[in-house]
Amino acid sequence: MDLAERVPAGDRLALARLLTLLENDQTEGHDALAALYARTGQAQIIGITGASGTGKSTLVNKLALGLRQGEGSPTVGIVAVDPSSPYTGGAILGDRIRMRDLAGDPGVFIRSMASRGALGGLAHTTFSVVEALDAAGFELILIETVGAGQTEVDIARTAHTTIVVDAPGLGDDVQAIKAGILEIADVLVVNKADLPGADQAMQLLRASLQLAHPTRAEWSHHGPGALAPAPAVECLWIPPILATVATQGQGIEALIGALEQHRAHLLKTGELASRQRERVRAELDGLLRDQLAARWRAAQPDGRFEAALERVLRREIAPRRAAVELASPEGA
Ligand SMILES: Nc1nc2c(ncn2[C@@H]2O[C@H](COP(=O)(O)OP(=O)(O)O)[C@@H](O)[C@H]2O)c(=O)[nH]1
Ligand SMILES: [Mg+2]
Repeated sequence: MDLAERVPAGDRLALARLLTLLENDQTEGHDALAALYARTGQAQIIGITGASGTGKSTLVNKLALGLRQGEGSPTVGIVAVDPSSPYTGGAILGDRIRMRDLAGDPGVFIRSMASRGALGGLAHTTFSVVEALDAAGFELILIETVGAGQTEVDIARTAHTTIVVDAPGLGDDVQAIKAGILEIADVLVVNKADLPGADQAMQLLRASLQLAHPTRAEWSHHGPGALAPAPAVECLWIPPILATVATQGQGIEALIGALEQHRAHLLKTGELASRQRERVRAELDGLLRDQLAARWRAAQPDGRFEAALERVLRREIAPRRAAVELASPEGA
């Protein structure tokens, strides 16, 4: 039996093998995923991002444990992406704790990804890994990324719901990073609420949120019935700010509640479909670009690109014009 049959049948070894093939950008993996593609699109995808050390791994672990409790609980796939330090400090510690708590639950599958393995580009490889887990039947997929760069923001953007995690006691440099990722937050969490400074962190987030979403903040403030013609208030989502102590499992139930509410909001407003559409559009667009570039490169006579490069370096031609010339058929 091949991978495309074994993976949906619940064969975990086959799934692990498929993920490795995808991480290594192997044709066999892409072929298997292509055969499985019709099975995807079922999972609820949740991104968890934030600075290193805020407690994301611990939170994801507790979230998975919480989600797995009770009747009819969803199966959970976890993808941990930590390009900065896959083998050091918090990442590996968090992963170890996770392994211990969740080990033995057949309804949970954990995959840690190292960026060095992601030959096809980290964001793209992560999409593929998530699609494979989706095809394997995991109903809820948690993606942990370190919110440090564009790649992580791109990954978070593909989730249906994005949780941005903050914690007290982080430096000013971290503060600057946060401004960018605040815009993608559907749910904000101040973890380590047991530490001093948690209240200030909550206040700071509330203030930043007001800057990032003036309209939303305004509405949360004045509510419906204000002077301006009311936008459909039920269509607005105001990211809640929740406090958690992940190490003790505090605030996890409220977080799960917020995720359910956001899910309901996405369904009600049709935003779920539009987010999915945007995700597929971005994926298709990126793949098309790769295909066209590869085809173009294969069709070039040796040295054409280098010759153009030399001319640009000699200032004989501007880069944009050189690119236009290179993209047009030779001699045109
Ligand atoms: N005091 C406190 N420590 C926490 C909490 N959550 C996580 N930690 C600790 O913070 C460190 C980093 O956690 P980790 O989950 O690896 O963070 P990540 O880098 O964001 O994934 C670990 O030592 C955790 O035990 C919390 O709620 N309170
Ligand atoms: Mg981590």
